[in-house]
Amino acid sequence: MKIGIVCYPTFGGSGVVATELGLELSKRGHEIHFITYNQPVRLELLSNNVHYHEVTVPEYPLFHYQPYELALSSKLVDMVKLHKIEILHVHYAIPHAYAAYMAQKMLQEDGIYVPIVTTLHGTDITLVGSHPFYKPAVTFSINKSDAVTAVSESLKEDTLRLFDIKNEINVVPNFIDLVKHNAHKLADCQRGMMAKDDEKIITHISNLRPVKRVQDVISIFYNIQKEIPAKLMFIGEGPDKEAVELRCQELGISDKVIFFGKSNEIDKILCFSDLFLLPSQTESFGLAALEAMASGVPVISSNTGGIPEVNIHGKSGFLSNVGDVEDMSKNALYILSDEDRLNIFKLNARKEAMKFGLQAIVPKYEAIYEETLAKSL
Ligand code: GMT
Repeated sequence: MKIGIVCYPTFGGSGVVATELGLELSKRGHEIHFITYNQPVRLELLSNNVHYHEVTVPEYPLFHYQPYELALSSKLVDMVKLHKIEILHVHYAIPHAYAAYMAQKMLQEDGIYVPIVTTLHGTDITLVGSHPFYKPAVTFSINKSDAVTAVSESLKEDTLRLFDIKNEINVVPNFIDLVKHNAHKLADCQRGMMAKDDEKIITHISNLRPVKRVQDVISIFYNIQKEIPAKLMFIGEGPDKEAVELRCQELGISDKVIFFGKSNEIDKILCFSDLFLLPSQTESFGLAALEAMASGVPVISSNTGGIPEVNIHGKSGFLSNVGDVEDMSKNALYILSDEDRLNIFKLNARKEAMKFGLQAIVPKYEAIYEETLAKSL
């Protein structure tokens, strides 16, 4: 199949999922065209069946806001015609599903029908999409998509609760490359570079936005390091970073916290981690938790959104109410304070992650493409 993938090219989970999906589909013989405003961060190698087409928005002084959706729609029309793209898979409803629908309508004028598969990722529904400013357009684009998927049962329920949806929503969970996330563990995991032998390594990865509750990460780590020697690896960039750095100074733990910034090599960092913290306010799935689990790292998380579908309480980690840092700290110490127990949780984390292996999940998308194409003929 010739598949056009529209996504955000940044470090956000939706862009990561879209990129990993495109790469895996290309290995399965499909021709993939990424269409977005920058080369996706996890898309390192282009090949004869992985292409990237940049959407550019020319600046014009009249525009207060540059019309990205318009440029994207036009680019989609051009690319579908030029490369004979058969199906468009758009990740994150805003504005991708809307722009794709406009492209579909324009192409119909030329007798071409390109079906659209829309994947809902989370904040496009829960935080941003349901805002009255966007809601009519988001509802419209979901209902006009030829197929709709959501990354968890929880996100499907949220979508049906928040919007007037006439379309069926298929749940296709996020997936993970289980081989990649074990490689460093087995081969060149350089734990000694990060911590002393007796120190436990705690990790957090996110875009440091308010929804991630990064101050809770610091509070939990503060409680952990009072009881056992520990280091915190903080990966990601975002608006709350400065406040986090300041709080570490105030608490006198700056020497125990390592800030990595954005990283494309999280599997290398996760290989030496003992525990992952994800105390988010809301999380449609929690891809970062799955990445940790695939590397054999247990997860202390909040019990919100789709996280309970990934992190299994008492097995791969523990879940607590949002904001309950005392419970999260207690659970973290329970796991970390006994080496045998820690090892059981590590094994269980990897075992739970195996339910989301890419070999099992990617064919679900292929089946949806085939069904959608067949219906549109
Ligand atoms: O908010 C983020 O962390 C990024 C966001 C995105 O738009 O990329 O992530 C969402 O999609 C991920 C991939 O499907 C999910 O794993 C995240 O849970 C989801 N984030 C939220 O729901 C807050």
